[in-house]
Amino acid sequence: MCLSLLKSSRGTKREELRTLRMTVTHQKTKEPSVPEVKLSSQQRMDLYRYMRLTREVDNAILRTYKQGKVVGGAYSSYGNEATAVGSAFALQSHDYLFPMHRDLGAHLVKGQSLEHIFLQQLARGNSLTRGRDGTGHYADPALKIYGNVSHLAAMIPMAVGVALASKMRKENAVVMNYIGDGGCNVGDFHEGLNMAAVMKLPFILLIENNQFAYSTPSSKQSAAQRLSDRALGYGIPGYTIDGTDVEKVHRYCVEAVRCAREGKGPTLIETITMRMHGHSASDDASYVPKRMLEDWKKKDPVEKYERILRNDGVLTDALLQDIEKKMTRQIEDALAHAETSPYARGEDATEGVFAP
Ligand SMILES: Cc1ncc(C[n+]2csc(CCOP(=O)(O)OP(=O)(O)O)c2C)c(N)n1
Repeated sequence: MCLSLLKSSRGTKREELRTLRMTVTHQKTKEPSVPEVKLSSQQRMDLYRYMRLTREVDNAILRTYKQGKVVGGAYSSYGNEATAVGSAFALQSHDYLFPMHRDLGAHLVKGQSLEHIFLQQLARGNSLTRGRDGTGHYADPALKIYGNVSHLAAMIPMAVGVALASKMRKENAVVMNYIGDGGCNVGDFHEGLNMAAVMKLPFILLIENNQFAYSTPSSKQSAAQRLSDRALGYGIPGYTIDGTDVEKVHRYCVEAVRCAREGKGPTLIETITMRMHGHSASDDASYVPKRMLEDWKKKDPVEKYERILRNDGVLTDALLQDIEKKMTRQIEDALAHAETSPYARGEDATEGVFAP
């Protein structure tokens, strides 16, 4: 028994090392460069505000979950903020967003209100899904936000279908879709991306590689060093970039959006980051090596960008205090509104199930 324990602990150590090594390789690989994007101080502050708001809303959701008020699970965006915000920031209002469960930041950039976010988390009758579907699964057609389809990767062919419809309608719109390192190993990924590539659809797929799919490390999901290398098999551009660097994510997405709008077809972008919390609030993530979390903590996307903006003189103590005060008030108001809203009524369960 001792021997088998020893063996399994050795196996775990090897796995940890492999995961750490792969992360380092990802970070060091030089990507083909894309044109610089000149961001104004205002735009940089907007990026920061969205990331910070994501973090604060995330904290509020986790607090509310611990108070037993969230109906269902709570899925944190800790570590994924720069990917979600930097990418959605490259979109226009007529573009389509198909986010996954770590993309609260993309919802916010696309214009989602805090009221709707908390109503959904608390499963109230006046939420976007009227108390139906999971906490993080809500669409808002008015903002062109669709999804989130729970069955991982099933959303990709759907989003590709929307890209096809949009192209046929000559909307000049782009579809931005997200998937995790785990979710991208499902067959739908291949079918969707292949069709988008062959038909040169205005489609962008971001793989948010945050090192774990629930408790499975990236190294046990794919033997490839870079998930973006798959792009070669579809004949489309593919990039692997630092997913903690919001301006870099934005720059590569601006290029992908440009290609999509010009009719050049899809782009695959893998962003490397770390899921800093458990899969959901009920998961203590004890399977994640402590050292990994300590290393990634130094690259926290929100704190990192705050340091950069302070260094550049864009963010000051006074501005930061103002932002924090406004956000706290906004979140408290939206949460209070949700908490005092009625739950969905059982007798309404069959209403609004089908589109008119
Ligand atoms: C086909 C399918 N299998 C399992 C699940 C349950 N599930 C939801 S999210 C998730 C982990 C996804 O990992 P990843 O794609 O890497 O995204 P992450 O949560 O790490 O951001 C699992 C197993 C699901 N929703 N769909």
